[in-house]
Amino acid sequence: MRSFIISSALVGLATAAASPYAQCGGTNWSGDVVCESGYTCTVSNEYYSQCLPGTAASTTLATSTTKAAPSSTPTTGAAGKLKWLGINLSVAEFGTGEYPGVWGTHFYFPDDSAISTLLEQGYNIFRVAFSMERLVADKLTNTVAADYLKNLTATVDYITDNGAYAILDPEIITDVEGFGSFWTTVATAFKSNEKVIFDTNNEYHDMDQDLVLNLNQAAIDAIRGAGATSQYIFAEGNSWSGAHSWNTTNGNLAGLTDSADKLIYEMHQYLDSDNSGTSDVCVSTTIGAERVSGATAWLRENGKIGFLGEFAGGANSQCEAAVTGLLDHLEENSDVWEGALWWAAGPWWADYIYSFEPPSGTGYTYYNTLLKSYAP
Ligand SMILES: *[C@@H]1O[C@H](CO)[C@@H](O)[C@H](O)[C@H]1NC(C)=O
Ligand SMILES: *[C@@H]1O[C@H](CO)[C@@H](O)[C@H](O)[C@H]1NC(C)=O
Ligand SMILES: *[C@@H]1O[C@H](CO)[C@@H](O)[C@H](O)[C@H]1NC(C)=O
Ligand SMILES: CC(=O)N[C@H]1CO[C@H](CO)[C@@H](O)[C@@H]1O
Repeated sequence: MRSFIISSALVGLATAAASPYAQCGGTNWSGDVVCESGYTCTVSNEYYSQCLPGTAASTTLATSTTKAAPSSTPTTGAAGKLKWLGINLSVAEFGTGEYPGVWGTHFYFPDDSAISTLLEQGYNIFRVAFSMERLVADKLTNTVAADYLKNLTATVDYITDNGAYAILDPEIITDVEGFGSFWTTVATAFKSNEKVIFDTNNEYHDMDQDLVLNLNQAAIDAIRGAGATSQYIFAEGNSWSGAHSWNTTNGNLAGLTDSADKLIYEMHQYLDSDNSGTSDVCVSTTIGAERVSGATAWLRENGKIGFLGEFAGGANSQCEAAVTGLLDHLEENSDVWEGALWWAAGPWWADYIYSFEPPSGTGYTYYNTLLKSYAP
């Protein structure tokens, strides 16, 4: 699929768009998959997609909604498009330490028009970081702060009303009982939106490994107990959920159980020397695939599904090759990897090395063409 997109781009960008009302997708379709401006490729059924008026990004989503995580254990890789490709949206959790903080000064919310641009590019999943200290002030067992929830819900609804998935991602929490209570509150607020995904906890680190297991299990049980049974749950691991160290750190998390059987393991991976995502220099052109290959094997051996919740690279050719290798690896192993999210977009990232905020973010201008070729 990717080579098709690249070769059609070489033939001539101007002609690579399907006409109004023409077919633009479906099983075995090998023609244009992008519609002329003003038209959106809309799925009618598995066999037929058509260019219909409008710019809503419903392009690729209809076939995604009903597919549950496979529970079988394939022994070899399966190549195919990822189910999800998208962007982290980060700004509602800004202003660490300023709680609740002032809207517009310490924190803000993702910009609908930027999300709209990203939807039009074909991205179908967004991770919306938020601050638990703002959602439930002072104590995890408190009720929700209505204003913050309202603004967060508006962002989530904007994403899901346009057919994409929204991942809710709080910052790190360590109290198992309070954590369950907190997730009961959040899941209750969003349980009727099946395109919301609950990401239990951003980047556990330096914690007891049993505590990481217990926190994740408490979150899963609380979410299902609140009646949110149709949604996916993403569980992260210790050591900043790093894919490169998952096989030596997070083995016990294979023991997590989910009554709804919609649990996905979320890992993060950067390509700089210390895996931190703080440099625009990538270690080599092949580091992307190398750093996640152990995690791929772990997922397959354990019959689990993975999702790369954060990745990025600098705007240079070495990183571009490494990012390409990473995404190719995920597609080659799409039986165990269901998607990936670039880190990060948001209106306050300014000239940040990885900023995916359209129209001028460094990452967006350098990587959008490459990244969207991996969108479903
Ligand atoms: C798609 O192509 C495969 C392989 O040629 C074929 O077996 C299958 O029937 C085709 N499906 C449709 C819906 O045309
Ligand atoms: C929510 O957003 C509105 C603007 O739409 C803003 O005035 C208000 O301060 C925000 N409140 C919080 C808690 O985010
Ligand atoms: C663990 O994963 C890393 C990174 O992908 C890999 O280099 C290493 O060989 C793996 N180790 C084992 C024991 O599988
Ligand atoms: C590289 C990077 O910026 N990682 C960030 C990932 O997400 C959380 C916020 O949700 C930050 O704390 C990390 O620094």
